[in-house]
Amino acid sequence: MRSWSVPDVPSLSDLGLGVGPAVMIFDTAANGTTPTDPEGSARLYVCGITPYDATHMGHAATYLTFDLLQRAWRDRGLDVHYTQNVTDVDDPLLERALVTGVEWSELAEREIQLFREDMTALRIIPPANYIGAVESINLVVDLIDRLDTAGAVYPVDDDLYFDVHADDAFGTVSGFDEEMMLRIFPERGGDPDRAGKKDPLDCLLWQAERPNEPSWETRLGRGRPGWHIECTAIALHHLGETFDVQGGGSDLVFPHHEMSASEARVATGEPFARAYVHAGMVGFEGEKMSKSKGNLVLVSKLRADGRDPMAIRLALLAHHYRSDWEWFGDEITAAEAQLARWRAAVARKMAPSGHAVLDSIRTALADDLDAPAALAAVDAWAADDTAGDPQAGRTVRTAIDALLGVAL
Ligand code: 5CA
Ligand code: ZN
Repeated sequence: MRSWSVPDVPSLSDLGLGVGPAVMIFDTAANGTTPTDPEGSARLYVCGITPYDATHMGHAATYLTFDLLQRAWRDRGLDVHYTQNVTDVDDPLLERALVTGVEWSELAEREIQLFREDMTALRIIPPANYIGAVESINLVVDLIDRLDTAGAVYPVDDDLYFDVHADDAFGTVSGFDEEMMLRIFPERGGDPDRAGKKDPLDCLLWQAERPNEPSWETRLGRGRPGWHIECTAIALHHLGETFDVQGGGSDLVFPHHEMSASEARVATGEPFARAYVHAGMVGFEGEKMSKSKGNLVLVSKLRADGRDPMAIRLALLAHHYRSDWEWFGDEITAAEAQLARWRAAVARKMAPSGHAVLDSIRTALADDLDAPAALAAVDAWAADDTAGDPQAGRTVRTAIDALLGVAL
């Protein structure tokens, strides 16, 4: 599937500004911070959209998190291999298509295109491999075969399920106990009560054709993939075994990332990812953002209202990626004022040395992507009218561009 355009990311080391420190990141599975500093190249998988709705600030915050990680890795001198999926066939998309009377594939194409435009406007580095579920059906079928060979697949009616007991390490991504898993599973697409399952937590791998739903002819029969196996298959194929970071919002910790990791372990005998990184949930004035509550704050709407995408980006960066936070409309006004201050500050003929700011931004990002600390360092520099280095404005502008992705 077509990705979106790559923003220009200046190389600070090419400009003689050195390289960044090793990045520390919070790994949900370890319940602590761990270095993510591979040799030479880093491999990243981030769970992409289910394209039934336009990009809201929560989605944008999640993709911005992994954009920062990539910038920090690149500044470290690493090549980044980045894969993201699109869940372009799944129940929520089909349900929305039915309600709105739009063909499911048209709805998906329309929302994917809007997502590309939003990501481009926000200067989010795109995945080199942007891969849809529909175009990955053969990969999914191959992986289900491998799981079957490992004895981890069984039928319920004409559908196929993954036996979570085939994996001794099931539960180690979320660290949830069984009671917690059973409570969350049905809220996030699971079907614990389906008759014929061996364990209520076993997850759907392959869904046989249903009337009036899309399906594909395969050696498993006509049907379509389950959700978790889609990401397992795409990540293993495009990144290989034991890649560096599996990312997404914290709503994906369980069951999605738990199941994907289990499926991969059973199929390959190796860990799925080295670290599982999760962005907090963004709400709106006290509630979870959702279409049904009518409280979605859409990136495209803010853009259409004439908001500067760089101010949207700054407003998102003001929150640490791991915190749950709520969007209040006045944040964009504050971010616009901050952007104007920064633009004026980098345009100064003389300014305090830029090297200390660059160091502060690097240190902040390497410390579990602490964007608020990076913003505070730039704010302090912008407010400081002492001293005089004629190069400082240029150095800080380039550092902000390369590391925070904000073009001034
Ligand atoms: N297609 C699946 C992942 S394979 C999916 O969760 N799609 S999604 O469209 O619902 O979400 C896309 C990404 O945005 C996911 O990483 C999800 O964790 C994240 N996300 C969804 N809602 C929020 C929110 N309110 N705040 C922060 N991130 C969110
Ligand atoms: Zn996923």
